[in-house]
Amino acid sequence: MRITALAGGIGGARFLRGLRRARPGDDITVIGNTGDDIWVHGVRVCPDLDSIMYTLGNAISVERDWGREDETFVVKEELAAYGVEPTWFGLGDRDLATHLVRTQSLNAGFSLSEVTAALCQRWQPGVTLLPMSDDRAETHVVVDLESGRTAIHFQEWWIRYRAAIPALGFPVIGIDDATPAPGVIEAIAEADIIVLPPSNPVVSIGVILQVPGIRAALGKARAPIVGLSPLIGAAPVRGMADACLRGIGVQTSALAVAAHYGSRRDGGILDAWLLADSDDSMLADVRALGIVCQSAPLLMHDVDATAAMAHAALALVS
Ligand code: FO1
Repeated sequence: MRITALAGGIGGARFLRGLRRARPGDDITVIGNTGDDIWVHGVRVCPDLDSIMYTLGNAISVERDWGREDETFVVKEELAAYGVEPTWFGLGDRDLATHLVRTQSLNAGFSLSEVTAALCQRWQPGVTLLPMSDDRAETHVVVDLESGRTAIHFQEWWIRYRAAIPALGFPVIGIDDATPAPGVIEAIAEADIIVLPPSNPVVSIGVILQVPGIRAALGKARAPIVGLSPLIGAAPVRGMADACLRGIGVQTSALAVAAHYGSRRDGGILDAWLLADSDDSMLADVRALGIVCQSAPLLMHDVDATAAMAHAALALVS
């Protein structure tokens, strides 16, 4: 079977580890979000691609869920000693090597796809990891600061402000001129099953869907599309999806996110939706949208639990 997943950072990466465990013989392609990407201290950082690569390569920091295990931050401290901004960005020493290799390769004219494939040679993630686009498209957040209304980079909103300032919008700068990376449309068109992991529906999956051509490809894909709710009850399992959903006027509930993605029948992208067993009061309402729906435990507390989630999701559309 060919499985294609659209994934963001932490939630997506964790789910993919379970999907890989659940379907070891299948060919899994991941379309990774690059809207989080940022130039910082002269290097190109791709947080979601790196979270997926490190998680599936067993190098992710278990404590932080981003960056490397056994990490140090000496370079970050030295940069701060020079008073160089941004001091809020957690640039790890081991992680810096990844960004240096990526930056050198990009400067040599290689595409982000080529660079990502080269980095994955070392980490052997067990999936094909494709950036959603090789073109620069960066998620920003419109906020009201003392200095007035402005758009700051998503990473600054997420890390420096902990998403605590109300988001008034998430413009993705450059997205209109971006094209899907090589292999992305094919991975959607040729998939036997398409999965939307419990990633952030606004700034992860929501950004991938804005790459011109991707949403249309999903709409006409022959494969069924199954999503997993990133929310349990009225709260995200992790991260700050609720702050993001508020920013686009979507309620923080598994039903609201399913409605936001929309059923394939109504021009949306979902055939099936897996929600948390504690939310099975929503089953009838999701089904009324024309979306097949079941509930299951959705806490990814270990790989076996995540593999069980993956099995439950795939069973909805097999
Ligand atoms: N998240 C934080 O909360 N604080 C950080 O300092 C931080 C640094 C960082 C560096 C590299 C990287 O790949 C990810 C990093 N993240 C950090 C996580 C990142 O901001 C988020 O995981 C994603 O962008 C949201 O999906």
